[in-house]
Amino acid sequence: MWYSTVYGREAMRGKSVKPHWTLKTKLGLPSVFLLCAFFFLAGLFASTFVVQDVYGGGRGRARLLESTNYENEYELLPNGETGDDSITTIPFQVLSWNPRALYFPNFATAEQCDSIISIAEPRLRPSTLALRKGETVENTKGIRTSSGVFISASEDKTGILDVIEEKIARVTMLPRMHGEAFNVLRYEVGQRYNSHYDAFNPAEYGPQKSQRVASFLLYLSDVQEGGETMFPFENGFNMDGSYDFKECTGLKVKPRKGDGLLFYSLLPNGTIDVTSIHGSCPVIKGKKWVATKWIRDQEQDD
Ligand SMILES: O=C(O)CCC(=O)C(=O)O
Repeated sequence: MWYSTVYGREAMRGKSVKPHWTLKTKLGLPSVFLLCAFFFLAGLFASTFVVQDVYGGGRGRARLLESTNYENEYELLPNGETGDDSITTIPFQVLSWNPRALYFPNFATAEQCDSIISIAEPRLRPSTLALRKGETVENTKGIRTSSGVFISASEDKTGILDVIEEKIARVTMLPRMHGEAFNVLRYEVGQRYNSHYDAFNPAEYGPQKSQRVASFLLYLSDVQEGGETMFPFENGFNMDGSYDFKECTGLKVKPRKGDGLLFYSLLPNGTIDVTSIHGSCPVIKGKKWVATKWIRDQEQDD
């Protein structure tokens, strides 16, 4: 098979000729078939690169949710008896140093969130408060108006809470045994949680057997409007004594389904971080679902 043009000689003689394409050899049926097959396979091969590129981001996202192993990219060190023989990458954003707050995009999948909601929903009860000296259920009405339920990882037969709990332990480096059961909360329109501390000040709550060190919130739903987790004293703001605990102000974190928020209630010296005060702004539109894990300085029984 050979292609050529026949205008070379005429052009050299100064004649103006139109290029005229011809085949030196006639193409037989098998040659045409082979040619088509070649172009088909070449196209198919090229398209796999395009498809890989298009889905690259999506696959990366899914892999990150599974704690990606990067042993080909980073040099591994020998691990200790209780360590890992692979490198885990879980992306996060530092939201604030006062309080120490981190945000974990895509910490859980949408399916994991839906499964947790379906376990919690039939068991919801009005949320309760730990009462300070002098407080009663009556005089604290309206402070926390969500519904909730405590669910331990061992109760969840799907194993999803187990996976989430393990992942929380890895990002906090606080052992799983120090975590309370998950408190799964639902906020409907108008429901809120006024600003409060997760740590218990013994001067207000009496002597404590253990203290809450950190809180991890896994947002199980998006919220159309409102429902942000707020830190009104972030970086020392609003701390002149005039702050109204209902007021939704300061650093506001908008819930996004599957994302996680971690903040520390204690400073490195073990005292309560005053800037860790936080609350839930009222939901304005939609519904808010969140699973909270409080992590303590002592092992927990549940
Ligand atoms: O729902 C939120 O965003 C905050 C929840 C909270 O403050 C808590 O459970 O202690």
